[in-house]
Amino acid sequence: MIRALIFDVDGTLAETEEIHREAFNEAFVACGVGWFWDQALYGKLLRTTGGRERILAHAATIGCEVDAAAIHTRKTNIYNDKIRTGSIALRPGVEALIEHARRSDLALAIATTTSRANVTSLLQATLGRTRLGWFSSIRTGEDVAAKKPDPQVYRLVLDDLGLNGRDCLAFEDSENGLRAANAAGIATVITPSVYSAKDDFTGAVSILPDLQSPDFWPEKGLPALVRLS
Ligand code: XBP
Ligand code: MG
Repeated sequence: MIRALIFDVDGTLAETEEIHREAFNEAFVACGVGWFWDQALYGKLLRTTGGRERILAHAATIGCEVDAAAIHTRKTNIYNDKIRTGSIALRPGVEALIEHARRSDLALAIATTTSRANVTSLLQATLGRTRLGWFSSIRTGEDVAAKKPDPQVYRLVLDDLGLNGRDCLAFEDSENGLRAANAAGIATVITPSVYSAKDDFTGAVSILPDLQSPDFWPEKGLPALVRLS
């Protein structure tokens, strides 16, 4: 019996990676780093989860030393400004599923690699402050020593909820996210995002274009998935 829905953030709740990429590039300019990450390069760099780790991985690849923490702090500020002042939307079906979960007494939680500030501003900009309070557990990359595909962030959420993995359903867009959720024993629905379409989703209970898919729509699909898992 599923008692909680756990959502990844970037790529799953919203298509945010292009905003992250723009924020990285603006931070590189602001910090005097002569880098530019185009979409093709960023697609490869996303294999490394966590923005600071991504900067360090790129620096190691090109043999260059940078203050990754300072650049990442700048990038987080730029990203948050963009989310607060822009017009970011949730992916199709996400808001309706969250409303459905609330009506059905399913707990709601977040398990993400990004930072708490980024999650808060995204949820406030899309769902609003009141519905932000519907999430009983929000765990981020700042809470863990090892980011996805390590399952730590999911295990923290399970501890917060007082539930086992088999009581929950996770929603992810990427292979790294799927590996993390599965390693914590959580059945996972995949909605691939613009950057993760070619990932390996072996082990997912379902792969759907979005949560508005007829196969998933709560009245029909959620009970079927709950029985499945
Ligand atoms: C996706 C990520 C993040 C973002 C950038 O996280 O890997 O690193 O690309 O965010 P999610 P930060 O688990 O939500 O899909 O720069 O804050 O790390
Ligand atoms: Mg993601």
